[in-house]
Amino acid sequence: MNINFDFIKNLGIDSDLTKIAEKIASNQRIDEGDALRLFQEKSLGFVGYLANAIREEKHGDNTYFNRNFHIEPTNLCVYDCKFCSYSRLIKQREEGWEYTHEEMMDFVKKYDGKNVTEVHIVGGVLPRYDLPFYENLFQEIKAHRPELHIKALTPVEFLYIFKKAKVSYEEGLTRLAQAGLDSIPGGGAEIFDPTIRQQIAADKCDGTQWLEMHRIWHKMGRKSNATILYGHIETYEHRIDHLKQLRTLQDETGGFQTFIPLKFRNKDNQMSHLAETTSIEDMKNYAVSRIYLDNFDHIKAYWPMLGREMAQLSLSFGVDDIDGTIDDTTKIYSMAGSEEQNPSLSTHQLVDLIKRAGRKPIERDTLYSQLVDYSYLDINEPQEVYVELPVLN
Ligand code: V47
Ligand code: SF4
Repeated sequence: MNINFDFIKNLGIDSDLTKIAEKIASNQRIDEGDALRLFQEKSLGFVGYLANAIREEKHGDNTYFNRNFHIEPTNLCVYDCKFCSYSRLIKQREEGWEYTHEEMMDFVKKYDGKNVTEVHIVGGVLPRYDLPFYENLFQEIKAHRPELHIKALTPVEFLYIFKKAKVSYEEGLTRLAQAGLDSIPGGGAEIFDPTIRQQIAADKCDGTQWLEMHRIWHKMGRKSNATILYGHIETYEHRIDHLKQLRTLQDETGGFQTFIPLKFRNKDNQMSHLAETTSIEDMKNYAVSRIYLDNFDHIKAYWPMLGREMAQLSLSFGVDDIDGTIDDTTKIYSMAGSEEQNPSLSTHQLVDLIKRAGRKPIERDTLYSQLVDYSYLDINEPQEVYVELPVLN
């Protein structure tokens, strides 16, 4: 790893921080004590420098995005997560939606002829959306558009629908894979620590069940993502415990593709009294995640949640992926008070955003095959639609 120790010396940092930098320079893993020291460090520049060195070693300037759209079957939920604007208590005073199978297929068909590569399906949990419902939905999506990657559901839904169908985790996941489920998004992880989880998401799957579901999925040869919900009532120690459990599972299976830190947003939920984290804290959280999770290839900033400018900044703090050209079909973040009330960016706008941050825009598919390198395109020449370019490899 290319670390400039003269630069670090000039920052006037302590010897324990220099030791962490030495570990990184010699490709050694940092431990939980090191992660805590980095979280406590006031010099954002130092932590960011280390994270950026790792990001550039792994990916150079490459910054990945994909073309996807979201379907949120419902914004009603039997669970009562305190941070969620979908939870049943909040929804008693809100308009709810419950899409039918046909309505969801109409969403899919809306993208016929458009170059999207992924549909991301996740929302609230309700009895009508059970295992046969999702098997039928995935089968019909694949019958209509076989090449569209289905990234859907989380251990929260799995636990509920497998219990209802009286099937084991293995059987349920195998049935969904046979129906067309390609990969699992990172949601539902929140914070694994049982004490904190009990206070913010008491009644849904616990951390052990979340990890077990991903373990089984990985052992089936499949890929998934992981998230953390941070910036509420947890401490640095809880964040580090969460990262440790992910790093340990990743050592065992290698099935995680990307880690997505999700900043708690405080609008219209039962934790609205909590202040949100500062952008400094957000950047530090990306950086420490990048440094600690040495066995994760990618760190993603979810731009609809973070806002465009902060997503750009995160590219210098360890992030190499900014999700996709999402349509305005995701509501969970705008309802929770994210920067982006109507999160939608065209491919041109995403390329522009990445290039203006001095990085190289690469369109990928869900499994990170590189599809198109847009670095040569002139961002001062607006183009409505980008032509399809040859697949890189
Ligand atoms: O698990 C809910 C979070 C997650 C709030 O894998 C909130 O590519 C902040 O996991 N403030 C679901 N966060 C979304 C998710 C995701 C998103 C984008 C990409 C991928 C991927 C996965 O949303 C939930 C929860 O942690 N969430 N409410 C809130 N008020
Ligand atoms: Fe339901 Fe998920 Fe919201 Fe919890 S976070 S209330 S499980 S939609």
